[in-house]
Amino acid sequence: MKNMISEQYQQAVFDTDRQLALQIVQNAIDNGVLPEEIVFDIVVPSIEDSISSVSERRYTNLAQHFMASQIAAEVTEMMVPLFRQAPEIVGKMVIGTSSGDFHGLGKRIVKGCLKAQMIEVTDLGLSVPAERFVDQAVELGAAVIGISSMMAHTARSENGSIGVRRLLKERGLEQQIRIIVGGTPYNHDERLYRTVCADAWARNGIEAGAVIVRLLGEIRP
Ligand code: B12
Repeated sequence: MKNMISEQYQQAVFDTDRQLALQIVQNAIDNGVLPEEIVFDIVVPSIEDSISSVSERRYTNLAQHFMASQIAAEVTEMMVPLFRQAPEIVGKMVIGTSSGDFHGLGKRIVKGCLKAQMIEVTDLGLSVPAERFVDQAVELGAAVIGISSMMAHTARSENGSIGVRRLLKERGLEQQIRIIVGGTPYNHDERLYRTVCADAWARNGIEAGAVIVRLLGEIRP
């Protein structure tokens, strides 16, 4: 039965039919499927499938990608309180766009994907100065800072990842906090993340989940 539900859910998400996707989830719950199964066996694989190059349902446009991640985040938020045991949060992070950058769509998509992977994400919003990234990460106990930049000059800015690195150094926080970056300029130059002193980058939200789990593992004692 789960395979059939998964199939129906994926098709609804692919068609960006939010109402139908939510209805399928509700019917599944009514038929005894566990909330944990909805998230880990249906929602997460569906996101993974959507970016797989061999998938028949690979998303082809931005609106579809955006809607799918919003549906995934919404379903996850509905299911988590119903889990029998509180799910283990993999780790905490903050995310925002770099100073001067008001392109927020990529960040929102990433955030939706990470929530479905049990990474607790606090969204600091748009055009976040380096100092605020660091202050907020410390205040919230976040071990990863995620910086989204859609423009070349905001990716390379002294008030972006480079500034965050400088502050982490100055405050002796480099062992406790990692930096991950992403956005169009990184997709075009796979070495750029090193130039801007980040620890890692990822091409999309799903890849980001795996990379962030690795970064969290590095800083555990
Ligand atoms: C939509 C858009 C806008 C919208 C933004 C609306 C909004 N609310 O976000 C508006 C119209 C406001 C806008 C304004 C501008 N824009 Co604009 N915009 C775009 C456009 C068309 C799409 C960007 C986008 O949203 N992509 C969608 C996301 C989903 O893209 P994505 O890369 O697939 O996202 C994934 C990854 O990047 C990754 N990712 C993203 N963030 C992160 C973060 C982390 C931590 C990780 C791990 C991964 C990750 O995961 C995402 C999801 O899978 C691009 C063109 C393009 N093709 O990129 C230009 C573009 C980015 N804009 C550009 C420019 C120049 C501007 C303006 C300066 C234009 C002007 N003269 O006013 C202003 C600047 C505003 C500002 N200060 O920020 C240029 C930048 C050029 C450059 N090389 O720097 C681009 C590339 C267009 C171009 N070819 O010239 N823009």
